[in-house]
Amino acid sequence: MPQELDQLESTALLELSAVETLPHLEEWRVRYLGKKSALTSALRGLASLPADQRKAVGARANSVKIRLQTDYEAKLHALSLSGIDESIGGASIDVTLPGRPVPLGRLHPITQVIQEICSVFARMGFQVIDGPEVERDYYNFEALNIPQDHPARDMFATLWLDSKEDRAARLLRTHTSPMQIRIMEEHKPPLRFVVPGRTYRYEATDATHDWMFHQVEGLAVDTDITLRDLKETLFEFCRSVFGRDTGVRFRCDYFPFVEPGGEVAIECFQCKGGGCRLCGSTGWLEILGTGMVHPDVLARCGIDPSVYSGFAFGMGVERITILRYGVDDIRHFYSGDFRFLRQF
Ligand code: 2NL
Repeated sequence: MPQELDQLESTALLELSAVETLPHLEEWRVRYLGKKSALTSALRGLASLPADQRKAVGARANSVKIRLQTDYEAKLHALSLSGIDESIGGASIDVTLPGRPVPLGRLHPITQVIQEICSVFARMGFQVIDGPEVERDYYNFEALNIPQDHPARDMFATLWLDSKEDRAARLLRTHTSPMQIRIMEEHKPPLRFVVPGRTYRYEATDATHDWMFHQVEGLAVDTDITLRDLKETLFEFCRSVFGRDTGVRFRCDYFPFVEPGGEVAIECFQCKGGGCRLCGSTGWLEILGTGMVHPDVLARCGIDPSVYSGFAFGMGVERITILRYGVDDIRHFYSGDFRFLRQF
């Protein structure tokens, strides 16, 4: 019996030294240390041995078991470690590998331009505030001197949320002016505010029109505000954004909510006034609409037009971005095409 145990031990250890994988090692464990192994049945059979043999055989069987178990554990440890080495691709980590680039996010071009416009006005003392995109007929039209059936409503093709016959009808604001009305209702002069935000028009889209676009609208109301303040403020804005030596121009224009109304243009930075495709051969690029706030608009908001006056302006952010960067189609801005967006 002890010779059989010696034989068992040497066979088992020989086989163990040949084991190279974890599954093989498990097979080996079942065979030599498992419940049905020769060793386990030898230990179980001790009771039936004659008393004089029992002690010696028992001691030998135990020492074999301990030896096999110890060597098994050492092998298990060694194979597990080499498995990890293999899975990380070799014996060591290559510290010369370049790091993986972490892609950096960025602001949408329209957001960048809105921030730049607002910061120029903030430097001149304007507060920046936003307002609701769903508006009432009153704030979008009535309060701005555009009553129902007024032909000026045709200037603003509207996305209605309720029947437009209803005087309390809701709509998607066609400009950011309604927020200026809310400001004048709630605050008394002196007022200096700019309102950036989304605006909506019920229009077919093409390279220069989209049904959603952004405006930045401004308003200054105080005693003694004159057309001179309007011109100098907006000329300074144009020179801040487009360069100190940019030529600027004011011309009269019509908007129902201002009197007089006007338009500010800059000298075309592509052809310097000579005439090109960008400026439609005029040499000038229109940047914004403006005017002195109509006295009726002030009065409707509870501001006495015999004491106070004000100027207001509005500009299309997509238009300015298109001009500045030479973008060929307004629809690029909201196409979600990263090849376009990553250029900004
Ligand atoms: C344009 C023209 C303009 C205003 C917006 C305004 C607001 C109030 C009262 C008077 Cl509450 N005016 N805003 C005035 C003139 C022109 O925008 O073409 N924007 C893209």
